[in-house]
Amino acid sequence: MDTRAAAAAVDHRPLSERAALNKEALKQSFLDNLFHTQGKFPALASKSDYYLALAYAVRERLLQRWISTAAEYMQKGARTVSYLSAEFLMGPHLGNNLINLGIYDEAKQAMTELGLNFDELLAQEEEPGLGNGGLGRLAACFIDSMATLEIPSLGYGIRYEFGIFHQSIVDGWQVEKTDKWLRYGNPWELQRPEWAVQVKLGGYTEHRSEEDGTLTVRWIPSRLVSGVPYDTPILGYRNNTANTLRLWSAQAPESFDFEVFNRGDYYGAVMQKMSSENLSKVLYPNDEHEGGKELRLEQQYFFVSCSLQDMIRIMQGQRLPLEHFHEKFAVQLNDTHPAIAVAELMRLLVDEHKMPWNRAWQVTCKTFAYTNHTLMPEALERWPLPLFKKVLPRHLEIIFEINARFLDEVRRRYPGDSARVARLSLIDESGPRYVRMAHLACVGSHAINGVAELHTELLKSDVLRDFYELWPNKFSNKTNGVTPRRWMVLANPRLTRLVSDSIGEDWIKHLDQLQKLEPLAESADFRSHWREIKRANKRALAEVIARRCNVAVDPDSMFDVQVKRIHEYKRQHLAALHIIALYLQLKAQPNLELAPRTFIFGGKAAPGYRMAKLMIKLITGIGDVVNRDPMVRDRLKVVFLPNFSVTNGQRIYPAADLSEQISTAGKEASGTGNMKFQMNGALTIGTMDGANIEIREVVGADNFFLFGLTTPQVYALQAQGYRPHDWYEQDPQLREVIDMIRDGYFSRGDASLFRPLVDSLLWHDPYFLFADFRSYVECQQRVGETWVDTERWTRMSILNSARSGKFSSDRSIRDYTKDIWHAPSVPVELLTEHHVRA
Ligand code: NBX
Repeated sequence: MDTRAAAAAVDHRPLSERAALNKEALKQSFLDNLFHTQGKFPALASKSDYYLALAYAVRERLLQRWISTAAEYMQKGARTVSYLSAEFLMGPHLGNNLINLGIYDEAKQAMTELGLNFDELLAQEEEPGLGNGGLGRLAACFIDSMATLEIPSLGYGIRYEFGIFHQSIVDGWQVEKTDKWLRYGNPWELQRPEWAVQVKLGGYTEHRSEEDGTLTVRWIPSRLVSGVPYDTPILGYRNNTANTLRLWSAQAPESFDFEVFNRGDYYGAVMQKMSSENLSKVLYPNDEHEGGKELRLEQQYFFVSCSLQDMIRIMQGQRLPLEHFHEKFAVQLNDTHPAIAVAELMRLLVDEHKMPWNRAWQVTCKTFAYTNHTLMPEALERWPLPLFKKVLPRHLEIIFEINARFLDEVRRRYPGDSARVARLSLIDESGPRYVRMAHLACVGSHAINGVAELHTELLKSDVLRDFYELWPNKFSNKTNGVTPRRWMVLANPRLTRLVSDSIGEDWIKHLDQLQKLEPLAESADFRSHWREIKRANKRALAEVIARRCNVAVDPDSMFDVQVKRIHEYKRQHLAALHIIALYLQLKAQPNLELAPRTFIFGGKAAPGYRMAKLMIKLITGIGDVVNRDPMVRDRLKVVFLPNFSVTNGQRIYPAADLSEQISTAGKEASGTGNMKFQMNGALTIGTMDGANIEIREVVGADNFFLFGLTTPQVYALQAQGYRPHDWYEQDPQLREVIDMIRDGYFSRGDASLFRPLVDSLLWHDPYFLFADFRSYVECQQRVGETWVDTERWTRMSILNSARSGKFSSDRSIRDYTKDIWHAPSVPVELLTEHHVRA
């Protein structure tokens, strides 16, 4: 680009004119921002400068919508959904915002005409990886759908300075690096220091009887932290709505009179201030439980307290009395991470705003609803009582009070049933005492939901059975969904074009419309287009694999993909056993007819989860052997694609032929990757677990590869005494596979490396791999036979996509709105700058 020409083009019209949604206006603001925001000219500008200039150009267009939305909500006094989540796994914003504004193609054209590579520019954005996996990504899909459905909403969470670690693979092992996502600045957020709030921590309480006979409690904290909100606009799809994601950052409080707390110890006081900023420093990388980490509890309380104080500020700004809190806000708890909100709202209402306990309790219960995301008993959050008391002394008293009143009710309902009282208590007293966060969430919420039909049934019959017996009407199912805007329109532009050319564009907002594709599955011409698109997506992924893994994979081979967090219950090692079985078959019969397959794995292991890290090493070890073996003649390839993320997911889902959803039945709450694969035309091989069951229900049994034990069968096998070693002895193929791992075939002769994994399987196998092995291998055989019938496979692929309408997060959000939130849509009228100033 020529600097002089660019400089001459700077424009001085008001923002409202400059923010028009067309190519020329976009070019103009891009150049303005390159000069005036980045302070660069083309000869000096880096790719990052160009990315930021475009991001700011887009932001100008967002702000107009954002202001209009805020004005509309304020004027209407709209009921608002507050989605409280410790994680929001947003993925890159630029492409998504362009899609939602409806100017993706215009932006691409504008950049191209300026001589820039648009895709390279998009790739500059460091994604905000503020989540571990499904739970955090669900929160991101949900706020997208709420904006698209024009539901007033606020996402509340933590602005972690370091998100989920960056994973690389070194010598086959996972290596973690910190994720410095804010390094080059974040153009999508606005700091709002004027709305900062103070959060207390630690210390003790004082109880006083006032002269008028009332009892007041004062909490004297040992520390204060200031919470500063950073707001990111969340656009709806081609409407005028821009809702807000408000993430809290911890800062040392300016006004903290530390003299009182640290007499004369200036250095100590400053150190304490600095340490308070640690609160929002880093996301805990564990996607199951985080055993008793004080800082984790502090993080949870920090963002919850900030968010509730913020809601109270909003109410006061609109002169609404706090008795109406539950009418203004519907607060959804994304798992138990924000469950302390129940006690915190009570504290704010009773201690700080002098509301009588009973009134406050009614308001609290009508405010909250709780979503559970796990069936793993060890993943249910509980905090050791001494630690809880140290961090939140006042909240412990409040929880005791809630518990006393609750257990009175239980005793009245079930006289003499002390075992039930102990099971329901908010305090686990079976050994060392713990606060049970799921119990707090259940007691303090008017609605409790699971995230897939099976999951909700298992909550009712098992995990939360006593609560279900007490309050059956609180329970309902809300099957998860994913946003088609990111996971189809943005991630799969080729498919989007074909679909829109065939059935129009309505499907993007009404995913059920994909049904209209069904008859096209019978058109040979359409099927051929469908295959070309998959083929192009696979070629693009093959290039990424070549670059990142240094392995050449054939885009005409079947792409068999398992991407998700690495976990024993998700059973990536079951897939590994199958690959070894295939490999052995090829070695035994070198001329075997076997359709070429590329096995693609991706996912992060919690840094402290040794078995999960060993599973990665096993997969990479198998790749090292198989990919190099000339006897395999390229019929099998195994790759582990490092650093699975939203960005990488966008390249992977559209390129998959087969989606691996192979968790032990009864363990995966829902899964959401399964839905992204289905939408993009992959067929599923899966167990009767989580949302797999509902996917199979909509696509039909003929279009789904089912294998494995059902949940009742797993329970029965467990009860009768499961002996995996017997299964090993009775299946020669399984024996051969396991022996090979044990003897060091995939660890360069080191027979000790995989010992912990092999022994765990042989003697415990808590996730029933051996019991499901035969069924899985036979099912994979059927997959292989189906694959070679190309036309049949394509038909099945089209039908999978055509029947994925149920799994739009728009449907999930409609369900929540109808049954739980009761928050009507509020369409937004766009204000011009002139209106805003007036
Ligand atoms: O939530 C996941 C479930 O495993 C999936 O089955 C489900 O589809 C998804 C959305 O409902 N759970 C999950 O991702 N959990 C976490 O990431 C997690 C993070 C931190 C933590 C506990 C769990 N302390």
